[in-house]
Amino acid sequence: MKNWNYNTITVIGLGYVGLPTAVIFAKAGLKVIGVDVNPQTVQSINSGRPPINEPGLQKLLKEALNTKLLTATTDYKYAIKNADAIIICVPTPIGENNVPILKYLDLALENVSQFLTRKKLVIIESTIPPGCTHNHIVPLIEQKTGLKAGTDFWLAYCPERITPGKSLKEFIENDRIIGGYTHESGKIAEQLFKKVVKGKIYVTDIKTAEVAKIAENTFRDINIAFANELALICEKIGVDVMKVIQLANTHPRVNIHLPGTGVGGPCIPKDPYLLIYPAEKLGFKSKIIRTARMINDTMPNHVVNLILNGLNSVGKSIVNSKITILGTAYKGGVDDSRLSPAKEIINKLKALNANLVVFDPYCSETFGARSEKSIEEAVLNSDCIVLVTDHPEFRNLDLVRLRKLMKDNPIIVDGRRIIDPNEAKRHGFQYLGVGYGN
Ligand code: SAJ
Repeated sequence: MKNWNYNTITVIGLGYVGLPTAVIFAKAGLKVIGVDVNPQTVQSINSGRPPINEPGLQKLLKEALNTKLLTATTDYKYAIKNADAIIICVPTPIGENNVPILKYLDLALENVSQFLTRKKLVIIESTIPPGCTHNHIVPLIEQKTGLKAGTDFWLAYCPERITPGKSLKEFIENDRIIGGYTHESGKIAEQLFKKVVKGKIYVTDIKTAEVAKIAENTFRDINIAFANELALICEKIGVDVMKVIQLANTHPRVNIHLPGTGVGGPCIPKDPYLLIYPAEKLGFKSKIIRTARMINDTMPNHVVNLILNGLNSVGKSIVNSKITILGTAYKGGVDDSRLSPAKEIINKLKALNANLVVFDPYCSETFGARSEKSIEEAVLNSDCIVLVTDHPEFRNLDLVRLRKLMKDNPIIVDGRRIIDPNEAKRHGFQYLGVGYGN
């Protein structure tokens, strides 16, 4: 097979996956045209201000702009006509009753098809349901262009495997799966990604790649659900789930994830539904995957119950108490609040007429609650601190100082199990935690 010569690649969708993709290929010396439908995003990127917070991203973006290897545009015609390869990284969320929403993907495909010509490589990096390439993407492109996938243009699925907060490092270092619509398509896509990926690249067929990607995230969701159910069992029988997990994971083939306040983010809560959707349309009924989603979705309510139990244990009522919520981001170290468990926790507490205040050093989202600029102001005269997000800053709170700021009989509800229970009790706190059976 000939060596495919890439000069210019176009990346469509400059968000949490697309922008790291664009700057990493620019760093490798390729000319990159970034396309986004949002003019503010384009303008911000061209001014060297990444619209997302990701360690190292601003530096790489500035380098790419200084070398003139990266430009952002809303002009699809320019972007597709000048590209040897096109990488689509648009969101694929789920909607009502967890049905996949492909409208952003369709918009990108329609725009690409308008200008696609022969001998280009089209790559989908967005997470898609099994069968989507054959049943949806290929018919759409072939119908609009008259071109034949795999013959007139190459088509591959290269799902991302990056976690926000470590996206740039992981994009380069992690192993990667590539699914080729044809064997040749897969090998050509492999040539492109070999320019930037140091990890091993596994080339397979596209349907296998579609399932493998969402199997990864669905596994994580089920594993987390097991950790959460194990936590509820430990609370009932008076054992600390964190000690159980730590010990169980010393087994060479056991890797139990961590319990928490629930599962948020743009991927893990929705990818399980992408996985089961096509099969359930054919009569299959998921058990473990749906049950795991249900377990994880009950955790925010469990945290609210822990808060009520804590207040009750010191004779306080929710309506006359100040509750400090630490963290609104969906996970530690990120400013992203998409599908964050904090939203349901805050809504439930607001419905109970609690006096709420939130503090999150990364994330500006407050879900309608009052916020404070510092943890001290957020904790002042508070009855109960709730650890909702496992930000690094919350792992070594100054409990002596916080105790002095709070009202008598202060409570800590540790939704992420990042505070030492004995340390908290030693400093005069009532300590409750997910999976902490005392
Ligand atoms: N969580 C737990 N317990 C755990 C691990 C996570 O409760 O042991 C919670 C987190 O707090 C969070 C949610 O689950 O609310 C998901 O967090 P995550 O770290 O498992 O995964 P994400 O959402 O960061 O997934 C990202 C996705 N990539 C992007 O958003 C660009 C996903 O497609 C990747 O596969 C995943 O990282 C990854 O780890 O590879």
